[in-house]
Amino acid sequence: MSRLVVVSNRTSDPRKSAAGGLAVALRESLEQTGGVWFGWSGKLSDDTEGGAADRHGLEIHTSGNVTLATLDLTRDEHDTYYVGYSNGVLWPVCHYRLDLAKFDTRFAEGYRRVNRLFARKLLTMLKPDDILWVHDYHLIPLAAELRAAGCNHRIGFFLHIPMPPPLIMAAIPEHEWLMRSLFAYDLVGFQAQSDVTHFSHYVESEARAVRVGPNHLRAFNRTLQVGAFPIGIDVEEFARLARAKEGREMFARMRDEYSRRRLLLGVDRLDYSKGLPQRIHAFRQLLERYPENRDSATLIQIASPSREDVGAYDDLRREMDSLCGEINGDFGELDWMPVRYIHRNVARKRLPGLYRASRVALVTPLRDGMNLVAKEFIAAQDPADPGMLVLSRFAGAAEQLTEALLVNPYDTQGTADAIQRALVMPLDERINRHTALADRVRKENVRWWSESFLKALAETEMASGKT
Ligand code: ADQ
Repeated sequence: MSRLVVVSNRTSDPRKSAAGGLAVALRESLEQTGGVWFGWSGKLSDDTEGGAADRHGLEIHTSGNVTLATLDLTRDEHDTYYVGYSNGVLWPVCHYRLDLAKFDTRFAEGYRRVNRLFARKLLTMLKPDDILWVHDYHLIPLAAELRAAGCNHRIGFFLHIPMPPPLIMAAIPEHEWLMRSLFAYDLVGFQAQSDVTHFSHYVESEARAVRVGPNHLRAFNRTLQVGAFPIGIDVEEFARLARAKEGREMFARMRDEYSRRRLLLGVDRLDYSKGLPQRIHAFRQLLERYPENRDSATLIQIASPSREDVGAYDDLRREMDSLCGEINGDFGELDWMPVRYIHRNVARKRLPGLYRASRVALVTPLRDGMNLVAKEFIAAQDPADPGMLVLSRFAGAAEQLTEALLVNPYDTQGTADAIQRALVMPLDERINRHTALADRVRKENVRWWSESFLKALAETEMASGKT
């Protein structure tokens, strides 16, 4: 079996309990094949004079039979590649926020430089039969840099965020270079069918790509296989957390505290793609249009701090502070506050109990690659009395979770009506919808995702070779 080499902006030790979804998804394949996980260490090296090569030594750790290889970045590389281009250009554009993108050729240069650096360092570690899986928007040109240096391995790429429609992508000055770079991979995976469609339309209209098979596109003298591989969650880990002491205590505490009230829940990073201000407006509309919810419905909104070195996130923080303050000032009573807004991280082990105690989850991003909170909420419910999911049609998850109440988060009134419908939904309808949703979340879990992708990648090589 080929050794798996995973490359992503950040690595994490698959054996640690706080490792996160990607680590859990890849642990088995990494351990079975004695694999390597390569990425940025999260640390900055000294920017001062000296040979660049010296500042970029690889740090190697082993965890069981998995090798973790990381390198530091200089302050300038961090500011251009990570803050400037990845999070200041690609993130906003892929989430349709051209107004927030900061186009600057220095950022593009830094992004290319770091991808070249990753390629150069990674090459020194590769064995002839390795299979490479590259993750996310930070590393789009990595395969092109590897190929330029003579690498002939099978390389797959998975984009965790949305692929925008062609004319939005075309606003990036380097769009052609970025999209051409994707053709250096053997397989490119997206979260949803709509992403595959956007990518196909882009290469057909901008690069005269032709379809040479159901999932194959030919352009730039290369053939590329594309597909939708919706990421899932580790359902068993979630069940384990829910059964553990802290999970049970959290559930019992929330249930007691809100026994007289109905709990609505939002769990997000504080990010402008998540539709948080629109959600607060919709909740306000719920209290105005359906006054029976006053003194009764409480929204707990957890928004963990994120990317505080990017300006747009500061504005959002201020907007949320002010919207939550206003709604509490206008509707709050001595013994009831409509919104509990928490701008802090919440430990992962507390989430299942919190999800299970909630009547309704509000997952209403303006645009989202997938959104795993939606799937976690479903996995945590009591099947005999499940809570209801109100889900944005603009989250990748909406393609799979069709029995949720799907909403347009820009439509404040429509969203408020859907929240009300979720709050008063009869038990049998909740159970019917939940059974279908839970079944899909269980089947299409994170292992199913990584196995489908790796199987498709292995078959790509056998089917097409690389011409
Ligand atoms: P994110 O934008 O980070 O991820 P999401 O999928 O919702 O979005 O969350 C990832 C994980 O973070 C989940 O396990 C969730 O429980 C946790 N999380 C989120 N907010 C939290 C909070 N406030 N406190 C504690 N934990 C929190 C990107 C893409 C998504 C895609 C994922 C995976 O933007 O669209 O689903 O990658 O591919």
